[in-house]
Amino acid sequence: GAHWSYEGAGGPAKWGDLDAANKACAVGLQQSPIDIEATIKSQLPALKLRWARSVDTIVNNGHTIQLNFAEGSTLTLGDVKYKLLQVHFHRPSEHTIGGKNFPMEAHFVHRADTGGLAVVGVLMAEGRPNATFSQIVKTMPAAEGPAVKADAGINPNAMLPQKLSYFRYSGSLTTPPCSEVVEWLLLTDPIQVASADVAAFAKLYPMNARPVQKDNRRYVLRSI
Ligand code: BO1
Ligand code: ZN
Repeated sequence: GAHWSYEGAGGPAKWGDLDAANKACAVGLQQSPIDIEATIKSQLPALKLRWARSVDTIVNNGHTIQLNFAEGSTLTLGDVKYKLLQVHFHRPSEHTIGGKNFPMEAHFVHRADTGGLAVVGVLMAEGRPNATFSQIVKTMPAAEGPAVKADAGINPNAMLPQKLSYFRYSGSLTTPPCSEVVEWLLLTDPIQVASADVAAFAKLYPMNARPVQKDNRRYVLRSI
């Protein structure tokens, strides 16, 4: 059978048929991404991010560029502690705000001991260069292949906006198997990256975003 992709025979409309394990992609009622429109202002816990100042490895996995973290980076949300596993990129953004997408979106994937995931999404707008993203683009493997040691200067903390306000909703992995195990924490403020860096990423991955999914009356909370 075809492998999953972003267009053609293995595209998003077919993901649910490609493998029995991907059922949720077709029939799930809490799928991601979604368009963020009406939100509910709520007293949400602060995002306590304790991330290392460097990453371990970088890989072009055929779907995106991904950076893997060594043990020790965490997110604490209320009384739940998650470990930071990896960050990767989508172009254009997967989440949309009022129907509009951003040039790119970064996903910082965390996992709790219970198996639940918390993904911190960072919207990326074109503007002033971001030194970390520039370094990633400069050193990313051009072809699909194994993970290699990442440049020591790649500091993930520098890919965060000043304010950690966020939208929160319950959703899924945005790629097969589309498992509905993700607490989505999408930062309200975008970061800026150089348009030349977006263009360099787009040479490898011009389009690797799943279309927005039905919200099926899910609530999106917005931190106060
Ligand atoms: S995303 O952030 O919704 N685009 C996303 C999509 C797929 C995964 C993670 C995040 N895949 C999962 C794998 C797990 C793995 C985990 C962390 O990524 O299904 O096996 O442990 O790398
Ligand atoms: Zn992602």
